[in-house]
Amino acid sequence: MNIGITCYPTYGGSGVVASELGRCLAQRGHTVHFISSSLPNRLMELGERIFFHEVDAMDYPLFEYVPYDLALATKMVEVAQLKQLDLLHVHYAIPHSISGYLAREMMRPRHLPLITTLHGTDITLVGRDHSYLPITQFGIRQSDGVTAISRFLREATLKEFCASCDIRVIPNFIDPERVRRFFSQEIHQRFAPNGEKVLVHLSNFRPVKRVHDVIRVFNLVQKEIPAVLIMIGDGVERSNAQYLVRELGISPKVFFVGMLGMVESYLSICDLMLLPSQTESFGLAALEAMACGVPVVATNVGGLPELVTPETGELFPVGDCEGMAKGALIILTGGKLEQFRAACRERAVKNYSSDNIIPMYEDYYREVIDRGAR
Ligand code: GMT
Repeated sequence: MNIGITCYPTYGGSGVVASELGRCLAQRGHTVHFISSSLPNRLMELGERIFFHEVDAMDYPLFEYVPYDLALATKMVEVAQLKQLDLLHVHYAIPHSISGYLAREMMRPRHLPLITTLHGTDITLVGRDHSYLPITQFGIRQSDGVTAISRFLREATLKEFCASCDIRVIPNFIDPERVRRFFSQEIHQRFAPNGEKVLVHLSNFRPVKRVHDVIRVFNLVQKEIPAVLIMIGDGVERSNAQYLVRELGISPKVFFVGMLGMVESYLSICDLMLLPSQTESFGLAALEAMACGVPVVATNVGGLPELVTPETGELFPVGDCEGMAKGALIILTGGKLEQFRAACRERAVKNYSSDNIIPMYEDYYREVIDRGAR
């Protein structure tokens, strides 16, 4: 198949999933055309059968905001015609499903099937805002196929956006060959020279991730056992988090390493992931940690209960920092860390391997293409 993929190229789960999907599809013989404002972060290199088409959105003094959505729709049509795309697969409803819809309409009478994958905040946060709700609803209804990354997200979408919509659940995934534990003594030594337990948080540091809670939980943990915390990622909450770290006097134990292209080498030296999100439709960061044999302490929200089981970690109410700290200490010092590690890897590979999930996308693509125009 010739597949067009659009996603946010910045640091965020939807861009990671879209990039990995494109990479895996190309490995399986499909040709993938990324259409985006810049090369997605995690794509790094293009490789065989993967192409990138940059959206140029011209600015003009009259515009208060550059109409990127329109430039994107235009580029989608250009690529679809030039490369004979079989379908467009857009990630994150806002505004990509609308640009995809415009592209499809511009292509008529040829039908260019449009699939939208919902990732989370496009439904649970941004899409619910009255300024975007009707257009998000429209984008979902107009798509030829819609997928959601967890059962939770499917239910939330049916409840609040479109009760009669047909939404397929296709969960986040990892390539088990690439996302696996390869312990580097050198990296471990850099952060935990005295054998401290290594806790980790990985996110885009947006308010929804409750980065403050990560610091508070870690502060309680480090009072009980020798421990360090690695903070991977970047975003608006980073400076507030760094301020709190200084206030608590734990700066020497907390490392902000910024955005990383390859997270596996860091996750592989860690003992526990903290993910105290306000809402989390799936929790790709937790899955990546699990694939590297790292158990998870998180909040019992959204799709996290579908991913994190009692064998692979523990879930707590949002804001329950004491509970999360206690849970973390039990996992780290209860003598079962190796058991947790093995269960994490096993669950990640058995349930969320790209070998199982990519065919679900392929089947869905064929189904939507065969269905034709509605
Ligand atoms: O808002 C974000 O956290 C970013 C967002 C994205 O679309 O980049 O992440 C969402 O998509 C990920 C990949 O499908 C999911 O694993 C995350 O759980 C989800 N984030 C939230 O629901 C908060």
